[in-house]
Amino acid sequence: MLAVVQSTTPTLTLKDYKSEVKPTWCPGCGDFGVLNATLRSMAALKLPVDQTVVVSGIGCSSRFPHFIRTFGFHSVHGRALPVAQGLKMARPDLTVIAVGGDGDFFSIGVGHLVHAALRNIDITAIVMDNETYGLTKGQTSPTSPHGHKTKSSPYGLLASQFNPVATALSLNVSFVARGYSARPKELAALIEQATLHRGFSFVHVLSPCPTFYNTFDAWDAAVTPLPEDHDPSSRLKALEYALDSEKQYIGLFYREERPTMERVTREVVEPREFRIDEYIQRYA
Ligand SMILES: Cc1ncc(C[n+]2csc(CCOP(=O)(O)OP(=O)(O)O)c2C)c(N)n1
Ligand code: SF4
Ligand SMILES: [Mg+2]
Repeated sequence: MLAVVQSTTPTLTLKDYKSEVKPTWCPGCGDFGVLNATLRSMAALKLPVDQTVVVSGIGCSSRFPHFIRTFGFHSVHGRALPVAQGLKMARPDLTVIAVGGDGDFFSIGVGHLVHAALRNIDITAIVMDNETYGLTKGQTSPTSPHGHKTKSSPYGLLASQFNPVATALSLNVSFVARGYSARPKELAALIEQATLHRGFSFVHVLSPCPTFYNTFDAWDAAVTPLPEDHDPSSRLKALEYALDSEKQYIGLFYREERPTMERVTREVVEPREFRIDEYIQRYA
């Protein structure tokens, strides 16, 4: 079933979703591939630009909304998910996409990931994971590997590595996928499915930072499509693939249809007119 409002205009192409702002990322940044894939998915779904909102936190990856011609909200570090969920609760007619980096989603914002999973509000999260804090010049993030040496960890990172896909699966996120920025066609197909999924969709994207931590060669070697016979209704099997320490599986790990909070709320709470002017008066 479609979870998005589709335009009746048949002529939208990738270019129609590009804003006039040119991306300010370093040459070769993985986020270019993610942007391309997202624009492709929007064009394939013919999303109306005036009924689509891209929300981000803070980081190189969080500059995303500036480069897309939909509505956008460049929020606060770690807060893309609360803003996106609030928006969808208030305006369930909109297509809402939350984007950001590994620091944004798994450091400062990780608590919001837990509650987004529990609420199952119909938004899509695209996390560009470069295993580093790109914007602040290469400090470790939760997805940096154990032993990783940086200016902030001169003796090597002493903490262990966060596993985003295994975490999303254990939180029972209703749609869990992984893509690779160097494979934008496959990634576009995943983002398209995630947008169509009715519920909280989590797309983990391997998106290297060649300036501070170049993982292109390592990921070229490790990225492996999930086996064709993988059954995305099996959370246990999905977890097994997510926990593989050698391979980085890409594809749809898990999908489950279950009620979304913005819908259930409207079934149990009688709708009434909200007067913003009266509300503001309370605090005058
Ligand atoms: C409340 C707050 N704490 C810290 C920062 C500094 N800061 C800005 S971006 C960032 C991390 C960026 O890393 P990530 O989210 O992985 O995005 P990337 O730049 O790698 O795409 C940090 C720590 C901030 N802007 N606000
Ligand atoms: S610092 Fe890294 S993540 Fe940021 S734009 Fe440059 S390559 Fe991309
Ligand atoms: Mg990062």
